[in-house]
Amino acid sequence: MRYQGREVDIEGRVRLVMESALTARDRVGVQDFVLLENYNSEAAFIENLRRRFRENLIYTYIGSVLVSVNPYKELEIYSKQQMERYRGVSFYEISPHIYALSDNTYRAMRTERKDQCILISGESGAGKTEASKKILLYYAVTCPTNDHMAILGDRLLQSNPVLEAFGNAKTLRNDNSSRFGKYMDVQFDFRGTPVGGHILNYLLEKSRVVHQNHGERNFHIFYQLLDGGDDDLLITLDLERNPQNYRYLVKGNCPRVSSISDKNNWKVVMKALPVIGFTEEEKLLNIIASVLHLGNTQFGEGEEGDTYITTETQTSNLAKLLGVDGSALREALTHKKLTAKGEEMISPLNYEQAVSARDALAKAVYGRTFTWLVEKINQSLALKVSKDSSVIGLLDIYGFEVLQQNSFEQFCINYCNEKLQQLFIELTLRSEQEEYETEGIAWETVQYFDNKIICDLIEEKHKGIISILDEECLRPGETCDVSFLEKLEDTVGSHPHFITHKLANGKTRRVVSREEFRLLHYAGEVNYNVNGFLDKNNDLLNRNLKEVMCQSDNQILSHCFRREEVIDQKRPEMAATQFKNSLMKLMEILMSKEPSYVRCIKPNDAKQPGRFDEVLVRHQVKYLGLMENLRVRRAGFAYRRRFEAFLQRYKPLCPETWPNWHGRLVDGVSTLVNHLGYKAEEYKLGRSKIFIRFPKTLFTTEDALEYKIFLGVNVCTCVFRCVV
Ligand code: AOV
Ligand code: MG
Repeated sequence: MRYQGREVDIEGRVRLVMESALTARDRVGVQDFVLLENYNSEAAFIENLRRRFRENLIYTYIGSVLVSVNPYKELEIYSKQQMERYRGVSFYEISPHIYALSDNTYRAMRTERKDQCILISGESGAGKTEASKKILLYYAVTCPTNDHMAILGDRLLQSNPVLEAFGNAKTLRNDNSSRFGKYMDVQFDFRGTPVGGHILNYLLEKSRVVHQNHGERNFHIFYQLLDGGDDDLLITLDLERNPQNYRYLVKGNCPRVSSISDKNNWKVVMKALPVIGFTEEEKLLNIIASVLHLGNTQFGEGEEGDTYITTETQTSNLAKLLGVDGSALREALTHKKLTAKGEEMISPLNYEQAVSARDALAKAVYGRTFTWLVEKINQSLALKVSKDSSVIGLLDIYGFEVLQQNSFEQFCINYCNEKLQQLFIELTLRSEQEEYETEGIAWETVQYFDNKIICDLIEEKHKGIISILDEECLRPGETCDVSFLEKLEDTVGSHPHFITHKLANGKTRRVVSREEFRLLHYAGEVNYNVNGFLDKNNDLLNRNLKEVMCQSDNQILSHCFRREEVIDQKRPEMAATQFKNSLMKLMEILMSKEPSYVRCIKPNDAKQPGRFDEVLVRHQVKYLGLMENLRVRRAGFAYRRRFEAFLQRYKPLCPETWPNWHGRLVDGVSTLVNHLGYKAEEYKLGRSKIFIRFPKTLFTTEDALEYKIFLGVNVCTCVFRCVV
């Protein structure tokens, strides 16, 4: 008889089949970490990831969690044929894939009629946004649709390039880094057809509009316009093609990015805008151009400490683009309106104040236009009011970030990641425990690091860092970033996750400078420089600038700057508190849905294919809590499967269950495992699932199945438990 081209006798064949199964496992690792022999070993975990990465197998499960390693190259695994392979197929039957997770979530939504959400996490550049795009594409291509709904599918997909153009930028970590958080609901009707959608956006990193670190860029849209806009358009907007001519674009000294074609992306965005029902293109372009002109607005200092604009012609064009009165704009950029004892007074700004008023205006114009854009997309996706619909939510938020200099933005981003980690811990533990209870199997406690303590340090009322920051912003008198730091030291100085340069014995710590505080996050230690914290949290725009803007005849801007805001003297919530509250709401949304998880890992910092930096990966495995996740999942049992799925797969191995079992499912499984010689300590039968304690038991059964298939299922049974 021949096996893989070799002439062998029956014993030899048994050995070869088993050897080939074993070598394959050796080479490509296990596709579910719960099947690792040594599940407590971090080294074994990483080795398994490495083997699979080497074979371009970037996806691996931990039970129902999908771990994904960024390949940094295009893999041929996302075609329509691949989508078809995963459609309607049980989660574990074929190799792990983002499509398997998407399909499983979709089916769970349909069969259980429960809203779902997919939480994608991982550090900056780990592949979250790419994963979310693949999920969306999977639904757009595979879900049933009709002509009307095809338009919606298009809108869902086309909203991406637009939002990325305005909300993403090149950073040192990622050439296409999301600088805002995004939660998107896709709504399906009772037939499973996508019928609507809604996006929630979180805290855009507005400071990037006016400043970029070395090697980084401003938001993509500016470069796209300059590179892709035709000559006539640039003349109308009074723009030159070279980004180096714009002060808001030169700070990072990085006008071009080799992996990005601004020209092509411009075309993509311009094509996408009408698809998402956009008709105000001209007004939007005026706004983008006006931000660049604002950046080039320069000031001179008068003899009395007052300020005047030195770039007059530019300011006239700027006023035209903003649709506002030129002299009112000039005055508002150089003066401040104050109300004292009921009387209005105008006082000149000094040079620094004028520069920061200008920058505040640029940030406000850009930030509010971004929010308006999201509203516009939401109008075009329009959620349907229907009792019979369900949603799948997709969360793609900026990843945990540690830069050389970390500021207010990193503080918010990392806080957000803490919250997500907390949710992950709560939900995975809870669901695991619940499953054991439903199945009537005893739960074994697992030790894990609960990051609630860090979340509390940041967000607790009155005592948390955000509250202290707010108080410092509101406190009358001379407050500054340093006084905020002092207040932090007084209030949370003894917290185990908070450190400043001061040591308890009065000496100084070297690793933290006098302007910094360090937080010991679940994902690692981060030093935050307090410079700019108060200003960014205040996020104030002078009242007279608001007055000018709300009179704009550009309807986007008059929508963004409302008259009521000028009349209403009540102070709006500070930036960090607003962010905190929106995160609380997000957590509620997520808690009300059935979650699935994608945990993304970045294999190297060089953004290169084929490089697996073990130290970097180990760090992420640690802070993503993957080992703990695995331990929870393995608490007692390596593997579980519903009775019908288990029976369906392994029934050829037992003459009594093959070809069909007609009795109760639990009896069928019992007959099957008895026949296979499972010992009592190897497994447990729950109410609807079989739980198998050791991976080896499952491997033996899998190998037996493979051999059986090789022999042909009609061949009589043989001894299965002899090999491995
Ligand atoms: P992120 O969303 O996790 O970072 P991205 O999804 O933007 O990271 O991925 C970064 C880059 O890695 C992409 O631009 C691709 O070049 C590459 N990449 C990621 N996933 C894949 C994949 N499955 N196949 C091929 N290339 C991939 V951030 O937004 O910065 O947190 O805040
Ligand atoms: Mg992203």
